[in-house]
Amino acid sequence: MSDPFHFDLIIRNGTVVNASDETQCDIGVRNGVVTCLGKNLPVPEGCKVIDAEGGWITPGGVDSHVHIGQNQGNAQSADDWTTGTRGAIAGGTTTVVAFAVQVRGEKVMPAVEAYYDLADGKTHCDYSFHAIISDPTDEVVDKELAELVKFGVTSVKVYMTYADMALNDRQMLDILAGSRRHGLTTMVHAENHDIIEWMAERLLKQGMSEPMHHGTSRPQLVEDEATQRALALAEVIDAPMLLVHVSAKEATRAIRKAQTRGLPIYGETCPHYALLTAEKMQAPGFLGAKCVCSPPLRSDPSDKAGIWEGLANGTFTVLSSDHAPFNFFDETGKKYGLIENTTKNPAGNFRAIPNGIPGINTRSPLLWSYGVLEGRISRQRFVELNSSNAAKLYGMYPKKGTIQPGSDADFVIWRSDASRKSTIIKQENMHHGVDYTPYEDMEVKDWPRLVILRGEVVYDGESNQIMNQPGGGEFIKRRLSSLPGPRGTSRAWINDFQPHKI
Ligand code: DUC
Ligand code: ZN
Ligand code: ZN
Repeated sequence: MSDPFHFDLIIRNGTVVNASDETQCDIGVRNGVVTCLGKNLPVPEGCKVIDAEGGWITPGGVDSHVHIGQNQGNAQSADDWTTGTRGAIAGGTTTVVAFAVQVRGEKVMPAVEAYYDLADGKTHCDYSFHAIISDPTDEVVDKELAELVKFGVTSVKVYMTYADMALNDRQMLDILAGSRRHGLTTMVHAENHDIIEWMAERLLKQGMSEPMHHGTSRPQLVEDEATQRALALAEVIDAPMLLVHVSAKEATRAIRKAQTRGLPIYGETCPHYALLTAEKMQAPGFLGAKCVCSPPLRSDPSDKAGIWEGLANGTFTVLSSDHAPFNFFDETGKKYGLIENTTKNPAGNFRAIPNGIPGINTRSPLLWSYGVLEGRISRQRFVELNSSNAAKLYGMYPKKGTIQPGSDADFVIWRSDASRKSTIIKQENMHHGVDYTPYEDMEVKDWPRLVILRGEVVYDGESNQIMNQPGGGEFIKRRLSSLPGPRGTSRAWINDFQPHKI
């Protein structure tokens, strides 16, 4: 029998924080996997020992919504798989789930394989994909969803806006029904496409073309209406659904209401909706383009409060970065708002600005600092939002998202309350490839001291050094969600229609 104490790594002198509880104990690791939690573990010859110095040890972060190597029209992603995942580990994220886009008229699986080829052998952390479905043909719904599951891609994202991707309600029902049948989770970008288009055209005609009017064209009710509609569509099918990047309080409350009714509805928000406001888009000249994202940042302080309420009370299942990196200072990214400027306004044309803001490098430290260290959420809730719920929802638990025997040895070591060090966020210290951070000059009360991926130190926060090479990350073949799915056959349906029979 193999020796259960044959560790090659022991982490000592820390408190292990899981979603359920926290314990002062050592962590024994062998071959990149946790094999034992216990006090005073024996140190075999040749075993490496890391002193956590009394700090908190949380599971490696799982950022389940990032855009890497994904261009938007002519605009080019400023992160490839090496720079994007370098940013991830430098912020305590050891697993990312990015997107592979089905172009209309094309098949899904070849798109996933093409994105896989971009990432394979180039990443600093572990990774997987969601498939974006822009053309839900019968072939896609009946066959390709099953192929995705076989490949280990067990979630799809659909859009209710963006001309080249938006699905109508009937197509949404098709995808929800197919996903239910094959066991996938459907992620939904909920904004009302026609209201946005109608308003944007009129704003431009009136000369209101500056970056801030991106926000004017997408008021909250655009998100509220689409969220309510998506919830209704999911209820018809009794299908699990995650509303992505929720930006404001009304949509948060609609999700809460559906959850209270027992529907398998999940919610995601992002640090920018919890911490930034629409003022960022009002920066002089074209500077506001840095913070053009969809849904837009909101101006009413009660929205930020509503987002924090949802983070604390369990409405939000995950906090993701929605990292969508487009350079500001060269011609490849945000400047398309100036290049494709049909309005002749020196502050550009908001419609031509690629949507998205960077966040992969800062997500966990912001949540740890503004959430835990400022007393808004518990450490357990941090672990749920930062790691474990994403791992469960996307079929990676307990390999990822927890520190227990059998799980991957992915850890973030934070400093103890007595020794923590505040940091001012500066672009020059970021490891992502994009040329700015929307959090420039914001203070965080701590930063990961050490980040460990499958037993290997991959980031040293004291020196801000990346310690592994591209190719250190592995593709994760995901299983189905382990969070509650369709409610089964015993419930009362909306009428005689029984979705499990389709
Ligand atoms: N919104 C999206 O839906 N995707 C990328 C970035 C953004 O702002
Ligand atoms: Zn989206
Ligand atoms: Zn996104």
